[in-house]
Formats: sequence, structure tokens, C-alpha cells
Amino acid sequence: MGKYPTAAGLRGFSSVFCQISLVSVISAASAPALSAGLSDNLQSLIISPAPAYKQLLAAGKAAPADLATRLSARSGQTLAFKRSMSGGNQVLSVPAGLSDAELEALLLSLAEDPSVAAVEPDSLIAPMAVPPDYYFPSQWNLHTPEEAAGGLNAPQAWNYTTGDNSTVVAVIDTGIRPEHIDLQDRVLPGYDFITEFALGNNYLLEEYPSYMTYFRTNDGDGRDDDPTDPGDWVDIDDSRAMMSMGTTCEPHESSFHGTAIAGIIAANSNNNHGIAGIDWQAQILPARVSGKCGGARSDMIDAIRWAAGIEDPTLPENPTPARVINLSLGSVNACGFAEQEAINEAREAGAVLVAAVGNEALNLDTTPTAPATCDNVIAVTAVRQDGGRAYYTNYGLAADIAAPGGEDTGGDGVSMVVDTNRGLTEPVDGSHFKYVAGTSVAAAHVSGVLSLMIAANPELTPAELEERLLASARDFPDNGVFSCDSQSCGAGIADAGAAVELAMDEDYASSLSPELGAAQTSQQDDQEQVRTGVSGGCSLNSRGTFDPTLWLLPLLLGALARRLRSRARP
Ligand SMILES: [Ca+2]
Ligand SMILES: [Ca+2]
Ligand SMILES: [Ca+2]
Repeated sequence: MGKYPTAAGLRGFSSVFCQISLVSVISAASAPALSAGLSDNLQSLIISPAPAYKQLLAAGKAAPADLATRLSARSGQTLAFKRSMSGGNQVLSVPAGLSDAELEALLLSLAEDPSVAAVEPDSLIAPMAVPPDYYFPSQWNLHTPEEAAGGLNAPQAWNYTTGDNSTVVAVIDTGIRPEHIDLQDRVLPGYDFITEFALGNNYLLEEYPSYMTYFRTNDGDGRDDDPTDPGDWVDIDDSRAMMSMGTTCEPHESSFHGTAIAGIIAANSNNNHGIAGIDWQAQILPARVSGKCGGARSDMIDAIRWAAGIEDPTLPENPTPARVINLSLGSVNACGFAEQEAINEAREAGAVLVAAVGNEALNLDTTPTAPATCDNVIAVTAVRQDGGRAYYTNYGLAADIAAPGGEDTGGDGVSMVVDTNRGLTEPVDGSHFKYVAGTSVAAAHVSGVLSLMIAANPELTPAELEERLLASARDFPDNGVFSCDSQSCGAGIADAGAAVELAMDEDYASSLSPELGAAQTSQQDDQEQVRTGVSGGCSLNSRGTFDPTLWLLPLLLGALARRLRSRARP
């Protein structure tokens, strides 16, 4: 198990430190309550002599080592005086290789000696779990609020759990680079949902079918069972071709967006390499829906159902249904009817859905984005390192919670490091890293927190997970004009430590009605009222034209990205 305790081992205790002080103090007045494995690595005991014996020691009427001699004779185990410590207490070494049962018997025997007030194992204490991954020191986004006011407080959560291998988190995105060292052995087979262009009335398609049919899929076919990301770069010819089909799509380098999102959630951690993920054990289920110039909402909707394990006769079975579905993509329009139906079904099937609100600095209550503002979706806004509202984040009552998104050089310049491939077009060999910012990454942080909550308490329903996630969010700090508040950014800043603690809290008083596994929160009710003032379901974007394509929430790349690429480690 290593030095990080499991949630089950710690349930009921508020920290590693509490485990040491609460579990293992043995005194004549209390029965021992040893946790299994306590004898592992145990080298010494802390003895609190009885007050009378402390006086003997203080007066020099007993030698410091006398107590060890006395207790060895009593217990039949060889105890050696190691040192005197504060409070008149002593540290005694114990024989190596005691079993838990032998240790328990020894502690009981010593506790019964009249010269002893209390005895406890001199247990190993560990600092809050900090992974030795190369970039962890610069991952402010995961650090404690003391280190970064906008941080996720992941180390506190890792004291309870680093995740569970049975948790599946779906990343509905651009696909994945499964060979990345931070994702090795963590990626399930997944599926590629991107359909080919089949616009019968489009002259380009008729004229250049070989170029256009698989333009968006960029892998030479339509749907297939390989969600590997071939890159989504757009060159000037691509851009012009799309323009002639009525879609604006500026030239850009490949994003490898899904790889970044998957790594934030579940990068291999404690492997001395790359970044630390939030969940160190969960498995990623990649569902590829966005290729060159984005993707189709219809493909995303199919992917949502499939990811949750809902049968689709046109698709292979998903043998590993996701409990968390991350949607760091969307479009500027109200939640559609088909979209909402798929989301409701996925939540009913047991998945909690998380979506980025988008990066256009829009007021969601007048200009909604979807799927973030759909019901039964946790809508995530972005904060920067100091906990202030990121300049680009969409906002409004429709937002549920905030998480680290960082800013690029357009803001305070503090972005965050993620996994990527440094290929500008097609992927190249190696595992690389870059700096990014955006609500995409903010949403991924919330998915990671939910995944840890599930590991800590697998019984929680999606509605219960959402309720406890929001209830455990940290209050927004005062950042003056850049402040977030509950009207703009949601319930608070996602706090992994507090969320895992609340997930394990058996006394938590839920306000959900018992029969509603998928109860609505009051905030969602507010959203609904707001939305009645908007042209619900009309799928009109802000320019007033029908927009069938999803945007992939662009990762805002700072100049740092290129610099980092050039010194990326293999
Ligand atoms: Ca394909
Ligand atoms: Ca494919
Ligand atoms: Ca790593």
C-alpha cells in the first residue's frame, strides 16, 4: 500500500496526524485499538511514566534506563532505553519484527505497569502526501490554499485517498495520446465517435471527396474503436476549405486537448516524471468527438450515453461505464433537447457530468453555453492562482463551482503545466508538457475531485456527489475587482481535501429528497428560471446563425508553451 493510507483505513479520522494520536494511545484506562499494520516499521514506543515515577526520575532516584529494564522484565520483550524526551517521557526501542498481535500484547502489558501512565507506538508520521513528480512544485493548481489561494488542495485529499483503480472517468474530447508516460496503463480502449462529413449538398464534398469526407476525423475513416488523437491542426488550405463550407476555423497547431485533460484528472503520479494527476489510480475512458475544426453535438450526445454504459445498437458495448464524465467542450447556445435527454439518462445510469462553461467572458444567464448550462451538469468556471476570477471565464448564476484555470499572458501570466505531445501537426515520439489556461482545465480539476470522492465513498449517487462537492467548496477570497462570488462563479473554489472529507462524512445531513437519486439542487432551479427568459433549445449562437459544431474550449497558450516544449523531457 505504500505510505499513503487508503480511505477505508482512515475513514472516521480527520487526518494522518489524528490517526496517530487517536488510534494508538494505550493507557491502563483504555483498551487498545490498534489499526492493522501498525507494527510495520515500528522501532520504538513512547512511554509516559506515571507522575510518581516521573518524580523519581527528576530527583535522580531512578536512572533513565531503569524503566526499560523494569518493563523488559515485565513484558518478556527486550526494550532498550533510547532517549528521554519532552514532558518527562521516554522513547524505548522495541525488538524488530513484532507482529500486530505481539505489539498489542506488549502495549497491554506495559500499560498495566503502575509506573506507566500511557504507552503508544512511536509511529512514522508522513508529511501531507507530496508526489515527487518533476513538475509538481510548479503545479500551483493542485497546491494548498496557503500556497495558492486558487489551489485545489489536492495534498490534503491524498492523505485519505489517491483514488481507486475501479473508478472510470470518461474524457469526451479530442481523443488521447495513450503512449504519454503520464498516462501509461491508465487508459481504457474507449471509442472514436467522429462521423465523416456527409453533406450531400456541399459542392466541395462532391468535388474533393477524398479530401473532405474524412477532413474532420483526420484518421482516414469515420467512427472506429481507436480514439487515439491523430492531431487536430488546421493549415491555411484547411481553413479556406472550411470557410467555403460556411464554418470559420482559423489555422492552428494541434492541441492534443484530450491528453491534457486526461492528465490533469489522472496523470501517473509518484513516478518521478512529468506532472502529478489528481486521481493517481482511476482509469480514463477516452471518447473522441472533436477533430479538425471541432466536432458535432450529435457525436457528443452519442458519446455521453455510451460513456455512461447505456446500450446503443450501432456501437460496441462499453464494458467499463464511467462514473464521471468530463466535457471540456461545448457550444454557445442553450442546452438542446436531445443533449438534455442524453445527460439525464447518463446521470440516471450513475454518472456525474462535469462541463466547462467556456472562455468567452460571457454572462451565461443571457448567453448560455451548452452542455455546461444543461440540468444535471456541474458547470465549472475558472479562477486564477490568487483565487480571483479568470478574465476569460464565462460566468453567471448558471455556474456551479470554480476551479483552477489559470491565466495566460493576457492576465497575470500564471498558467499551468499539462501533458501534451509536441507535434505541431501529426504527433511525434515522446512525452511532452506545456503551459495552458482555460475553463477546460478547470472542469478537469472538478472531475478529478469527484473521482477521489468516489474512491473515498463509492456509495454516493451523482446527486449526492454534486451536493457534497458544492457544499465543500471554499469561499472565494477577496480579490477586489477580480473577485468571484456566488452570483458569478458558483458555490466556491473546489477543494479536494474538504470534498473527500465530506464524501466520507457519514453524518452529513443531505437536503436531497431520499427518493430522488437525481434531485435538482436549488441552484439548478434558479438556472431554470433564468433560462425561461432565453430562447430555450433554439440552438442559435451569438451571431444568430445555426451552428452545428462544438467548439473545443481553446486552451489559451502563452508564449511559455513554446519555450517549455523546447525543453520538454523525453
Ligand atoms: Ca475514425
Ligand atoms: Ca480513430
Ligand atoms: Ca507523473
